Order: sequence, then structure tokens, then C-alpha cells
Amino acid sequence: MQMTLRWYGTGYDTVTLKQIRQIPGVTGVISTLYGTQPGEVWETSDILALKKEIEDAGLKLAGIESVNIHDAIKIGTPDREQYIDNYITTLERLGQADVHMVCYNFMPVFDWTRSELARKRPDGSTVLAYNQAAIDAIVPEKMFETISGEMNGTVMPGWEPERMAHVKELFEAYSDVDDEKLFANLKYFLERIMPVCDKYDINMAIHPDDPAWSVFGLPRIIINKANILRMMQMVDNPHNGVTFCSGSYGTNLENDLPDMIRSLKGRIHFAHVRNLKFNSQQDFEEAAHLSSDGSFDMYEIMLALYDIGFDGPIRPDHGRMIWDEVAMPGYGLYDRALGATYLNGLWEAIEKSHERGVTPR
Ligand code: CS2
Ligand code: MN
Repeated sequence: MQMTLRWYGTGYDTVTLKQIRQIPGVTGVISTLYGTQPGEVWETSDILALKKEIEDAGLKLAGIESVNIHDAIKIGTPDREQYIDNYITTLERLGQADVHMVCYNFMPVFDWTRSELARKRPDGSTVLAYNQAAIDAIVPEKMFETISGEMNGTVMPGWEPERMAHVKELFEAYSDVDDEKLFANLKYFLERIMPVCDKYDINMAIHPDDPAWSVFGLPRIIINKANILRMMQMVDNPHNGVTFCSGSYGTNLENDLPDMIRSLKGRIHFAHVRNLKFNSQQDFEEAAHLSSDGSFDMYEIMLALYDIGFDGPIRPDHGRMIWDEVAMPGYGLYDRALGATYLNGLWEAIEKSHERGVTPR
């Protein structure tokens, strides 16, 4: 595996490439052209400039998170053809720039959903949190206003003000899209892009819906083992793969994370590994990465990734806000650096136990 950190780019991120370069064991970053809107064709010069900036800092561009999908593709309106063509052109240009992993999601309207961006934990850190009753009390169209005050002056991925200004119309546009239709539209999209992925060896890695159930009555399909296996089979190409995000699949306690990982052997192209602390089935918060701070056994998650021979990019996920850092919620430097170091430590221990015959593969 290759340990990476997500980086939003100069001008967007409070964290610098120089800082990331100094986290031991982190050799790459996952980035994006943050200024582009879903549906736009990416310019080759912008892709190459991003890559050069990262390489000049001694790191590798290990993949893109995300090339976002235009709503027309998810809804299945006639203009999706143009947007899929645009997506293919972007993939072509990424492939030509030697980029081989692209993360994306197929969530209608909102990317991830949380009810709080700065809940205080007993240790004084602040974290993103989810409480079902609080979400149920929110008018979806007001969701952006509700959380924008807690963004620390940053623009958070999936919550771009340009899109949120049209959120009411978006809801209407999705009114006749149910799970089956969303599956069909995803299949259509994947079938159209697989040839360019085959040509340039681009691994597509769908990110799960977060939380892993329907919110605000919108359809959600990338939520559990049955659905993800259905997706793998409906377009049975190794380039059609997943981002295994423990914090997103893990929102549903019925998801057996190590078992899901093992069932996806060869199709996990990217991993987000983080912990959650459940206070009840309806309330969770994003704890530190350590097993002892949350509800998941992080050793078992890393062991499952090791067992399936996972060799793609991996990253710590949302970190806590600690040590008075002011950054994009979930994406400060300090706690993610602790997370990367911890995950690297687990991996080293697993690898050495295996080499010494302590843990059979
Ligand atoms: C990320 C997602 O910050 C996060 O929760 O894991 O926003 C992720 O980048 C997208 O869903 C992928 O398209
Ligand atoms: Mn994730």
C-alpha cells in the first residue's frame, strides 16, 4: 500500500506540501482541481501543473479525489451524453498524465452529511458528528446554511456554494429517481467510461454514501456488501472498483467491515481508514484513528486489507481538530498525521508478523 494524505491544493488547503512531506511514511497526496465544477473538462495544463507542484515537493500524485459526476448523469437526463463525453476527455487527459486512480461518488445532491462539524469530545478536541434526530429536524434546503458557519472559512468538498444555491431545484430533479434508476444510471455511466479506463489503465474507485442510508428521502445505493457486489458484477471489469471507506460503510453497524474488504479482493483501488465512536445507533462522532478511541477494531481492518494483497493508495480520513489548529473540518494536519503514523505502525506489525509466520495470510 502507499500511504497518502488528501491535499486540496495551494490556495484552498491550510496544510502545505512541505508539511505533508515531513510526515514519516507518507509518500504521496491525493488531490483534485478544486476550482472545477462537476461536468467541466479538465485542462491538460492544469493537470500537469498540479502534478509538477506535488512532485517538486518530493511527493507523488497518487490519484484524484474526486472527479465529480454531474447531476445529469445521476438523474439520467438526455444531456448526460455531453457530460459523459466530458468525463471521458478528463479521464483521457489524466491517463496521459500518468494518473491511474480516480475516486468519485454517486450520491444525489449532497456528498457526505453530518449534523455537526465541531462537536467537543471529552479530550477537548472537536470532531464531525452525526445525530439522526438532528438531521431529521433540518430542512434539507437549509442544510448548507446550517453547517456553513462551522467551516472555518474554507469551502468543503461536496458543499460548494455554487451547487448549494440550486439545492431546491436539484431535489425536484431527483424526484422520480429511485434506487433502481440510480443503479441503471450508474451502469450506463460505467459502461461508457470503461473503454477509456482500459486504454489508460485507470482504476475507478467509487466512494460509499455517507451515511450509508437514505437521507432526506434521496436514493442511496453504495451502502452495503450486497449492493457493492451487485455493482461490481453489473460492470464486471477490474477497473470498476471501490474506495473502501471504513468511516462511511461503518456508519451502519450491520456492515462487517473486514468481511466486506475480503469480498472485494482485487477491486479495492483506494482506502480511507478512520474510526467512529458510536454513542447509540443513531449518534456517532469521528474519533481518533486508534481502536481504543472509537468503536472499530482498526487492526482487523488493516489485516483484511493486508490479506487481500491491497497495494493501492490509502489515506487516513477525517481527523479531529486538535492543538488549536484552524483548518477545514476533518482536514487539519495534526490528527491526520497521527492517523497516518498509526496506520503505518499497524501495517508494519502485520507485515512483520506475517514474515515471521505469526499471522498466516
Ligand atoms: C470524503 C468524501 O471528506 C469526505 O468525507 O471521503 O467527500 C469523498 O471525497 C467523496 O465522497 C468522494 O467523491
Ligand atoms: Mn471517505
